[in-house]
Amino acid sequence: MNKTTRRKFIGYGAAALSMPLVPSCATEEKKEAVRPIVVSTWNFGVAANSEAWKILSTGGRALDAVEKGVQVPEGDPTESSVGLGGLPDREGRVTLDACIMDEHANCGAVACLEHIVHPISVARKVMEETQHVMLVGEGALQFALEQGFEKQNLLTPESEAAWKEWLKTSEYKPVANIENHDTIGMVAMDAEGNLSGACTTSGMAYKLRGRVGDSPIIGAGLYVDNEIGAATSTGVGEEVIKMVGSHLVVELMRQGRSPQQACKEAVGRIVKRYGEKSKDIQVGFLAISKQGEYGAYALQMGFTYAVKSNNIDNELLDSASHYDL
Ligand code: SD4
Repeated sequence: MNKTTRRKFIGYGAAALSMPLVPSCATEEKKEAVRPIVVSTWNFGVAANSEAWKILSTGGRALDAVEKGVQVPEGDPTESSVGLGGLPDREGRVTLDACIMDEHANCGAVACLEHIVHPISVARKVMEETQHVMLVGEGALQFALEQGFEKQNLLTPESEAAWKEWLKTSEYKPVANIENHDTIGMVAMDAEGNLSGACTTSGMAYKLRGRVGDSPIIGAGLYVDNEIGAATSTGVGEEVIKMVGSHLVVELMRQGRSPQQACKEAVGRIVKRYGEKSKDIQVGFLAISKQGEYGAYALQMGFTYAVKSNNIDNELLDSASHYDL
């Protein structure tokens, strides 16, 4: 697919989501923003960007903006792919993955964390309060509780009902964009020109107990290099881990690619590896450069991302994609 479409939002409610698409210019148009800028994955990126913008527009730090931004879908029980209300693993447990990275390459992550609504904030505590990068499972929960986070049940009646329905067939077969299982990845540049990113998810629905995807893995689900740019990913995490996807996107930008070219080239590696079989996989990348350019690319169509900057209203864009069906 070589068409990029643009959805412009005045408000961010359900009505806005049903607004007609406004076709934009050519695919490879230069997408440049005046900083500060924040971009994030999927439709819920619009509300997340709004929250991040409160910090960015008042001179705040990109790190604070991305943490607060991604907390929006984390805390929303109606989002079944992030935080509270996330679809569980096949044993009915909601297990969360998240990571955060700042302009100094400081980073923190949690994986397979249960019972905590805001794993991104636990990841930040790992970054700031420990000498480690990643805590997992019981250890991550223990750390979170010691840090004052509250334990709560994350399995909503809706997600429990969906899981019980799934148990009838117990078939693990994620369908691109239809499994309703999307991660929020957010990368931002603040008024000072510093970059940060955050990525948080409940992972693939009905995964094996203990499965961890790309989202909490620095270099896979998220990467920030304050000299070059920042990238994040969504989709089938196993494929992103195999290519260290977000790091690859940043390194391609270092070699001179625009954010969209870099994302496209990373997606191209999956196509090269799997050929026709890549039709069954969804992976999307989203990136910004130090110059304020932004761009995305996905294997399948249907990947959306939101952009807000000093010169761009909060917009939801359809990513360009390799396949157009
Ligand atoms: C994972 N990348 O756990 C996440 C899931 C996701 O769209 O982003 N789905 O593999």
